[in-house]
Amino acid sequence: MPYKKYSKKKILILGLGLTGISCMRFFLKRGIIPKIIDESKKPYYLNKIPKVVQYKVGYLEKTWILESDLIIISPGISSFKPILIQARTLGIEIISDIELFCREAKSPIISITGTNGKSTVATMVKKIAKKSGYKVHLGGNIGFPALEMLEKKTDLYILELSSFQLENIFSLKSKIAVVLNINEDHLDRYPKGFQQYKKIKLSIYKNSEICLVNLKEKIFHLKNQHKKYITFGTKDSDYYIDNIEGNVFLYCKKEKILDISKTSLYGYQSYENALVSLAISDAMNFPREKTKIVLSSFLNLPHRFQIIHKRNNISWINDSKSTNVNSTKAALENINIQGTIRLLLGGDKKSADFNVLKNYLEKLKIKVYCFGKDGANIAKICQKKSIYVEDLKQAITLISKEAISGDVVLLSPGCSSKDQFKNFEERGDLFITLSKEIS
Ligand code: UMA
Ligand code: ADP
Repeated sequence: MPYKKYSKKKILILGLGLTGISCMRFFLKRGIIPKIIDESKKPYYLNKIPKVVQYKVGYLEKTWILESDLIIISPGISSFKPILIQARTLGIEIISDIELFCREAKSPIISITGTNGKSTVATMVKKIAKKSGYKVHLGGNIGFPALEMLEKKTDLYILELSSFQLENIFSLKSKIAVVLNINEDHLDRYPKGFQQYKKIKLSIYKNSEICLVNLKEKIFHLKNQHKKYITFGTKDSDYYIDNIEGNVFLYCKKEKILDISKTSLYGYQSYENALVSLAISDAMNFPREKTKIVLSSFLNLPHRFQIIHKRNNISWINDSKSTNVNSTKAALENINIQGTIRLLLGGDKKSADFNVLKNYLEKLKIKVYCFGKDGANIAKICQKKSIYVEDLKQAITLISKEAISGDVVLLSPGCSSKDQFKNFEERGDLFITLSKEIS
């Protein structure tokens, strides 16, 4: 029996990546046959489409779009394409895979967004929930499509949400929602700029039972008396970080909860992420002891400010997941050395303004190796200290001749990897391989 909710609708899936495939499976399992469009001539998962499903590749087929009742759009596709604006005007419903998920999910949802730290916080919370005895699943932007979680038995869902996904979510009702931080990113996708990106991020709080709010972001005008608010970030917040004579602690309401020196947490951004995870875990009533055990032994995820190795007194740090200026800033703020920072910066900057790094670079003892599509342009920001090279390999060859004892080599590119790599993992893996060869 076809699933009633969608059985009378003409359903179209846009994009045949991980999201598109999960949507196709969702409908087929419920006896509904969707159509699919992908703008690439040879999408990666083309061979996964069964014969019953019609598809068009290479362009957006106008007729299929305008005759459909419901469009599920993949996050990589802009919601602001003229044909999609036209479809919306005609009353055609356009939603994300996450919206489909929310309409079906029966267990509580913790939702996490922010410019940086989403995957780290989501993973920390998942580990704490597990340690506390919950069956928990994590999906969304982290690389595991949300719809695939519906197949699994669970007490709790954790959703990592990007702004692209949030653009088309309407019925999310989180138990707890958090915007970790908001800085410029993905401006190439937002015709109205940063304010539009910010508004989309903040939409995660709509219908959330508990809103976890970063007071540093000054977004409290959102306050709504029907909701419960928990705050973090500044000293006036419920949860904050303090440094007492060189020792860093996580606090909850003036009570010292975690002594960072007794943990494996590495980098200030990890302390911030641990703080948010603590706040979420308390709000979920996970036992404090379990939270502290997990946070104490948490190691940075691969490609997030990870020390790869140290040889000849030169440290190599892989922060390939840095895909915006703010994560590069966060990485630089962690490094306090006598030697020179050798920063690998570049890729596709997604229309970001790299001038915000100018002051930082001018103050530091640093040499910047700019590579990739926007490398030459980025090198102009602090010309005296920068050099343009074509790619990562050239950069590392040069660094192998220039780096001396006491230096740190940091890959924190601040850009998308898509101009030269499949993804940030491939970029980080190449950095690791080359750095080991050279050392
Ligand atoms: N495509 C078009 N037209 C376009 C753009 C893409 O037809 O204008 C097609 C491509 O040819 C491709 C398909 O769409 O075949 C890919 O769809 P997609 O880009 O939405 O990628 P998915 O494989 O579905 O992965 C998406 C997220 N990708 C993006 O948001 C770009 C993944 O996040 C996410 O893990 C996955 O869904 C599961 O939920 C990745 C990401 O880079 C990690 N996210 C951005 C970030 O973190 O900064 C937001
Ligand atoms: P996201 O899922 O939001 O991309 P990740 O946890 O994968 O976040 O980290 C992405 C990048 O941001 C890495 O370079 C990491 O070192 C940096 N980062 C992680 N947490 C924070 C934070 N709270 N503030 C600033 N940068 C962060």
